[in-house]
Amino acid sequence: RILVIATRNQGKTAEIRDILRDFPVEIKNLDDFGPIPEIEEDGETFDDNAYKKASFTARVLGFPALADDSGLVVAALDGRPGIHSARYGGAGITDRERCEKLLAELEGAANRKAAFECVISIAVPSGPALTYEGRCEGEIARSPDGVNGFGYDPVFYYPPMGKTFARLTREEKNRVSHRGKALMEVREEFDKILKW
Ligand code: ITT
Repeated sequence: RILVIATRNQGKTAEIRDILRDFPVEIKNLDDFGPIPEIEEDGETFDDNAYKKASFTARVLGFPALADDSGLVVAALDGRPGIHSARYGGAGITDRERCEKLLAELEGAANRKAAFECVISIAVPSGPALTYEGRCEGEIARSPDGVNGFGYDPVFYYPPMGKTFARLTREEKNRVSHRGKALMEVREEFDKILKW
């Protein structure tokens, strides 16, 4: 059985593969297929976008698809960048530059609270979808630290471990992250999902 992860983000793919690796499915992502139309992420919530990505991919490719829509919600920025996290600061800049932009916007801010949020949607070609959610609270660091992970990991400080996410191993991050928590629920229901 094939499960397509509806993403081209290698960081996400690696984390999802790790968590689902002992299940009897062959995991692919969009890079394993030829060109397919761009998915429009024009929803207003993580839920909307996760569902759009999963259902579109399942329909176009004809396999069950799992999509992750996630982002960083920063209290002092009224929840930004939120659903726009992937393109915060413009489409053409690097993850490192995005982190720098965030630090600049938060310069002098006393409230550094932030949370990563993740919604996972799993859809089959005939239509219906299941939804799972995860959240992880932390703080925006004063400067980037660490090289692991992707995206905002170098500036996301996780107090229970006293480190940024970019200083955790993939296994450590998966145990506590927004994505890890959502996928733990997926794991619990995987038998049901496989029978779909
Ligand atoms: P796909 O839509 O193709 O899956 P994407 O990167 O565009 O890839 P999203 O629209 O869900 O995905 O945007 C999520 C962004 O939020 C991601 O690009 C990162 O900048 C950030 N993000 C999400 N989870 C993260 C994590 O675990 N660590 C660091 N940054 C994360």
